[in-house]
Amino acid sequence: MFSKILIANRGEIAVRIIRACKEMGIATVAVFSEADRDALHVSLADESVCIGPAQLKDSYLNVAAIISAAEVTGAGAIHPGYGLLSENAKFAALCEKCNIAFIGPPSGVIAKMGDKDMARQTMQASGVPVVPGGGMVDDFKQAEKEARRIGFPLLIKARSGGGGRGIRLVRSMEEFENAFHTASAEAKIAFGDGAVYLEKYLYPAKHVEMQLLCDNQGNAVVLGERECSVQRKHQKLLEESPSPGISQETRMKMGRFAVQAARAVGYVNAGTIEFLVDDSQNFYFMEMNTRLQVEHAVTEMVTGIDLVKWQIRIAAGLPLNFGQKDVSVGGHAIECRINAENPSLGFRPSSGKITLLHIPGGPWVRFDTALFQDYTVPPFYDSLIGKLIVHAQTREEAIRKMQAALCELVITGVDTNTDLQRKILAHPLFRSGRYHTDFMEKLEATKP
Ligand code: MV4
Repeated sequence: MFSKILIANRGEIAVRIIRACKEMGIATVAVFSEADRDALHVSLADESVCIGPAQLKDSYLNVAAIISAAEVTGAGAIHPGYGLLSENAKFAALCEKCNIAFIGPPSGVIAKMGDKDMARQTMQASGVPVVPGGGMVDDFKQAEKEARRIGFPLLIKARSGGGGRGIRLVRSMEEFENAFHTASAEAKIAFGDGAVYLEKYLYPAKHVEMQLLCDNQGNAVVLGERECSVQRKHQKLLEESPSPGISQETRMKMGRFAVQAARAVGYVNAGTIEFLVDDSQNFYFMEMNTRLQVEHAVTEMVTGIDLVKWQIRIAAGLPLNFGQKDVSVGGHAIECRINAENPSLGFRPSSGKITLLHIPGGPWVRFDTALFQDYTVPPFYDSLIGKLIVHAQTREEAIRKMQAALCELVITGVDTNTDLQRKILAHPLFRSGRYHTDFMEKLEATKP
């Protein structure tokens, strides 16, 4: 087992990882930007290293500074958290080269799944159903032909995109030429790769993802699914497990395909396979996320399995000490993402000093955050400031518990989306569990 781990992240996820290390008796190194000197992850870690100015590219994405921080402090492993460098195959490869364990899959697997078109092809070849669509389209003539074959509406997706970045919906051939060129140009700017592919737009459908844990001895388990259809501009807002929209049969089938997919690519560590599920319970592979996800806590609550601790054990070469038959998904968990933003001002990010903080409590209520009284939320980073997670025996009970917890939560000094979360929970379509990926558009159209 590692004796010291460097956490290459900030905010609530850095705190979450430090807690797991502490419980495992592993020393921790925090890295921080000049804007994060007073951040909670810095105070909680055993050691800390300033890695540069506030801007992400100068600090949390500064590969050289992070690797040298690990070398100077003698950290044997780096946990990248989510976002930032977590799916950067070059960074993972550099860790491997420097003899620092990257807590995540091998760099080759990250690269393979990071190419969303290659991921599709790999899955298709191993028998996993994929969204109807086509391969890479290099020029407009070829793209037009593909578009005619697939039909409208369709989505143009960036090869190097993922998580909804670089996606464009096209409803007709009239819109297509313009959309194709702008999508490609935007992808070139955003990812340094203008390559795009086409997919049939599946609607109505639900976004359901399967959580996997795979060790380096060929053992793989699936830890149930998460329903993630409540998204705004491809940013998830609320997640729940189990999904209220899939049958037990579908769940089992998707789980088996997820394990099959992971084995096909030689996957190791925690990973997630995203599927679209239609109203006839047909499901299709969308993409694989080769990292810990923001919403991992939902799975932890229904399975009782600590995903971060298992990520660390797997990276240290330990085998899973339980099998699929030992995994049971119990009760229902919901997560509400608390963002520092103002929904009535076009979701404008909000920063400033936290003047009052009251965190809800009670049984099976969890709040993952890096906030504390008098902390100043800096303006440079992601707007996620907390994750409120509840667990109960039934979905109805979990919804009521979440409503009570949201009522109790007090954060003053920055604007937050807590009222929006309460609107989601109160909406009849959400309550029915029969919502699709367009839920937020429908909610925003229902003016009170
Ligand atoms: C889709 C889709 C429908 N058809 N692809 C969004 C995140 C990224 N992982 C893929 N996403 C989607 N891909 C096909 N072929 C629907 C989504 C999607 C979505 C789309 C519009 C508005 C909200 C959404 C929420 C979840 C998934």
